[in-house]
Amino acid sequence: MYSSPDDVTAAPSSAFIDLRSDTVTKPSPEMRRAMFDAEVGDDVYGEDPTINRLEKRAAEIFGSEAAIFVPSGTMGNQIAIKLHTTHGQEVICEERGHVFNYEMAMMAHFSGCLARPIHGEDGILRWPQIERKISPKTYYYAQTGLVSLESTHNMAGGTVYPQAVADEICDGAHAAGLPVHLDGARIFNASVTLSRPVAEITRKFDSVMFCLSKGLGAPVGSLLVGSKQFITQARVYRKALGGGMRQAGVLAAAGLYALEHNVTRLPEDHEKASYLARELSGVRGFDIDLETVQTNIIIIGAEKAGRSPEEMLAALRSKGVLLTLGNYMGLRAVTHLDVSMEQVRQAGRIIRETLN
Ligand code: TLP
Repeated sequence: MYSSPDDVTAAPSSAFIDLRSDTVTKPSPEMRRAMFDAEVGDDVYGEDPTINRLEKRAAEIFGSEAAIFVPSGTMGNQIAIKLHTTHGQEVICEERGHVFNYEMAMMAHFSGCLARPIHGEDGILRWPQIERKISPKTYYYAQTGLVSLESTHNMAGGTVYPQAVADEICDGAHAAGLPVHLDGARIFNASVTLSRPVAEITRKFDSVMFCLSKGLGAPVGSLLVGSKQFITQARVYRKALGGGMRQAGVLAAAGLYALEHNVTRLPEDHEKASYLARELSGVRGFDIDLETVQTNIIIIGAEKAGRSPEEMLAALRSKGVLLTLGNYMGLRAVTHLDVSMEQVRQAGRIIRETLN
């Protein structure tokens, strides 16, 4: 039996300043303590009290009827797409969207749907663009089944849907008989930028997926939030995809801890990203739209940098700084709770010196 938090081993600090993603964070000693203390049961029987608590808490926070804990954001999004569509339909999304580019073509593989990607300025779609892409009700057109939005928009630089824009899309889609799903992997970051609670900014969406394992610092897990009926059906597909977990209360405890302790600190990550973006604008050949740096993600256009992104990543790695690939010919830097402002300053200096 553990008796003191000192017994809980923190992961060794990395030799790198790791700005590849906010997914790289490691659970803090306090989070590990909560995991250690978690009450567990078999969740496939619905008997894990900590999972049940997390699902209830998520539904409360989102002002929604129900929620389901899933192992990953990808699974949450793909279950939502499956439930909102039927085979042979189209899903309208932004062309840099995660559901389209980074989920292994699962909307085709699993749901039998074709993406109808649209370019949005800064990753943000507007209702008139979407309206134009809804298939006419003619028998030889694949019918539109769903609109899927992403906020914050990862590959557009962590941009946030303005409330009025999201509301107009939801109202328009609903009037056209279409559901709207939100890939809200980083919806708490969006909520900080909009200074509004997540329940308010997501109230018109039919389903929302959010991640515990990004800026909130938990090791695993996402939640899919929606109506009671929708979530009941989601349980079937979670099991079918191999996402039925057993004594996963140890993971849910980390999630509950993250929701309680790691939301209010997100503005710090935004400040770090804003500082770093300004620093990196001074790097030769870097193209950063400071307007898009609204949260914790910086997308760097590097077409004119004179070296390939891979070469630049390798050069930075050799100096102890990790970034990752952004869009085509670009890089991405993401701030999070495991990099301090001092490390961000240091990374800024190293990146400038190495690449200038
Ligand atoms: N994003 C990861 C990579 O997959 C790109 C990252 O490092 O940012 N929606 C959005 C908007 C995401 O950014 C991600 C992960 C997901 C969904 C999927 O979540 P996981 O990785 O839990 O399946």
